[in-house]
Amino acid sequence: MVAYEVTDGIATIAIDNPPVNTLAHAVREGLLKALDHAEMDESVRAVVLSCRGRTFSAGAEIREFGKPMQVPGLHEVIERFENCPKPVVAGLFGTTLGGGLELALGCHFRVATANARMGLPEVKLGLLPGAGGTQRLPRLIGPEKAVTYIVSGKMMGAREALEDGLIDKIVEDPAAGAVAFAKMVLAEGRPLVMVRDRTEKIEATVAEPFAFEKAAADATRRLKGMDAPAACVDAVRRSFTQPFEAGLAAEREAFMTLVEGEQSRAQRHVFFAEREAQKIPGIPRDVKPAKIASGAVIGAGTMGGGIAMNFANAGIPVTVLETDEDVLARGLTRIRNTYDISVRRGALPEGTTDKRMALITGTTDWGAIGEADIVIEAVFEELDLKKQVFEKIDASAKQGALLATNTSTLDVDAIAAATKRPADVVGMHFFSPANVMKLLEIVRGEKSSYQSIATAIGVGRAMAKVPVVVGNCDGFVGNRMLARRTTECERLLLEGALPEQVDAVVTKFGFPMGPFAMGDLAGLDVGWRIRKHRGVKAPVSDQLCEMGRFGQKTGRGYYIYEDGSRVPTPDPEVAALAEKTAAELGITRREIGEDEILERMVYPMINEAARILEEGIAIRPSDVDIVWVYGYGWPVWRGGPCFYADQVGLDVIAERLDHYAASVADEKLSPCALLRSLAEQGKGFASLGQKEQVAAA
Ligand code: 3H9
Repeated sequence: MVAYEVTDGIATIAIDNPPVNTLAHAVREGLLKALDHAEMDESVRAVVLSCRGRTFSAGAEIREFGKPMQVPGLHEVIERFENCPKPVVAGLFGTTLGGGLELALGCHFRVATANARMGLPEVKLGLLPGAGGTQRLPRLIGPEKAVTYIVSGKMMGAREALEDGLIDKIVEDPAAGAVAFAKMVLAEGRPLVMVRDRTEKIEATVAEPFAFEKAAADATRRLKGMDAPAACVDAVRRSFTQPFEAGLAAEREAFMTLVEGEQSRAQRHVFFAEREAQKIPGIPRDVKPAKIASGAVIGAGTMGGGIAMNFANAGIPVTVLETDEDVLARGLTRIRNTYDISVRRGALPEGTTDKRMALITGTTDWGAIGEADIVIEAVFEELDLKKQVFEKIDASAKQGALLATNTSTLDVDAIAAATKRPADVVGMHFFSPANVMKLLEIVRGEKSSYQSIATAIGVGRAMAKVPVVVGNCDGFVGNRMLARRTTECERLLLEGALPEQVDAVVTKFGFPMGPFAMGDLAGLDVGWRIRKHRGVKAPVSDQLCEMGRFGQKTGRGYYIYEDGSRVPTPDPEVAALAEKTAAELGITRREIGEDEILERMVYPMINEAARILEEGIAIRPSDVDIVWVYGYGWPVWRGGPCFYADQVGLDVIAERLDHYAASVADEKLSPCALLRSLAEQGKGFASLGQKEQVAAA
């Protein structure tokens, strides 16, 4: 896994561990062996560290975490490179991440290609950099910048890295560039630079620590509930308050604590689950995503506009079709305004709006979508309308184009049947706001071809979404589970809990918003309309809607929003309405404790997840986790509903569900057959294999 060769007095040590050159045990051994050779061979005057394949090392081998550490550890390897008496130059390219960057920081010099990116993303795995990154990076780029990068896990581009002193030079070819740099170092007799000895940026922070504390506070502000960000800050602070060795020891200890903790286990689960979700059992190897040179979106509403932005953000030209010129113009203006706001906030560089808008063309002419490789329908959520639209798409789109509906609840097969090419039709359920939310449910219809599924995944990835393939059923995976929670919300209101109590429990669990505040944000009329259509009642919520209380947009919903404020204020009128309605229905209200609220918010959803798995609507439990983490704000450090359920124990959950099914007399709350059988066997969701998906339940 490590190649070694000497040319012209320069030893090149190249890691060769595809696909991303992780620093697995065998690699660490190989690196030390190669370095031994380089040090002992008198003809070798300098060493170059490089990688083969598509990228410099992406860091530690995550699969080794949670297992006994095999020596040599990465620390030891880095220390040996740092103490090598001959100059060591690292040649970076692709994405140099985590332990990979820490290894490079142990070298005396670093060169990188212009499009190389580097970062310490350990925080995203619930960790902190554990091989010296929290001590060496601040010494090069300053503690303020280092804390921002380490807490966010974001990558830095080569140009910024050069300006900040993280790298020494930008080169064309990483290995050849590093060799040339090594020769230059030898020719000039440059002294070897040990990053650990660099002091100038540390001293500046010691003199003026305020900027560091501000950067740390800014970086951690929105990360409540997670242990890793605070540990990152604490470790980086030690870089300028303690000697190098003490900082290193503290970092190591913090890493060991986090890596064994529940949060990091959950986040590692999510890392692999996200990648697993892209693998569809049964898909023939030769089926590859079709190339998408241009797209079309039908409908310029909020959803259609967001989807069009996804195309433009991915650099794919897109045509947006509306039947009415005015609606089209309004839609395009909304897109432009959204870009402008991002530019004003500094989230996008100046000039982005015009560049992205140049990729978006509005039209009212169906003929204009004839060349698109993919057409995504995003019209009003009504089956007959969608069927009519698909007849038109069928008549206008070229043969071979992927045809997708953005429905969130409707039957994809019924929509596909409106065309003469149902194999080319899939659901692509984007989440609102479509240009922001990462989840993309790809709904597989009964007749959807493997090619259509593969292309839909490919488009989703190009848009930087996290695609999850799901079966066709009412609500698919996410909304179907959500419906269970919504039912409990209404019940809790009647039984004695108030919106603010329920929301407090749910946000304490780690969701960014509680269900009632969420409902107010989305608009209560949406659910009301669906309930009326289906003949379902929610006594309190229905009355609120009858009073015109649709949530934030009307200033009142489950809460009050004074003067256009977005902050929910509890409303005694809602409490009174719940009491009155409960009395009319003969429900005795009582104090409901936090534990019960949490169980009733989460366990019925877990039960629904089990049904979804039973029916083959989701391929595997971890896909359900990804849907909830990326689509509904499930806290990533709790790993998703199925991962969480396994931590609690399915036997415990089944017992509580039996209890609630009896107490509210709702059979639907009883554990489904799969959940009960796993619980009886003392097993968890993790014991389930993946399923060939059953397209229609
Ligand atoms: C660390 O370094 C700790 C140290 O501070 C201290 C140690 C003491 N390990 O994402 P892709 C797999 S923590 C194991 O599809 P891309 C991945 O599962 C680490 N496996 O490709 C997938 O496998 P499969 C800090 C890894 O081009 C395959 O490689 N580093 C690892 O879209 C391809 O991955 C990170 O957190 C790994 N480290 O993106 C970096 N990395 O084909 C995490 C990847 O079987 N990695 N795999 O599904 C990434 O962010 C992306 O993978 C990367 C490539 C940007 C590198």
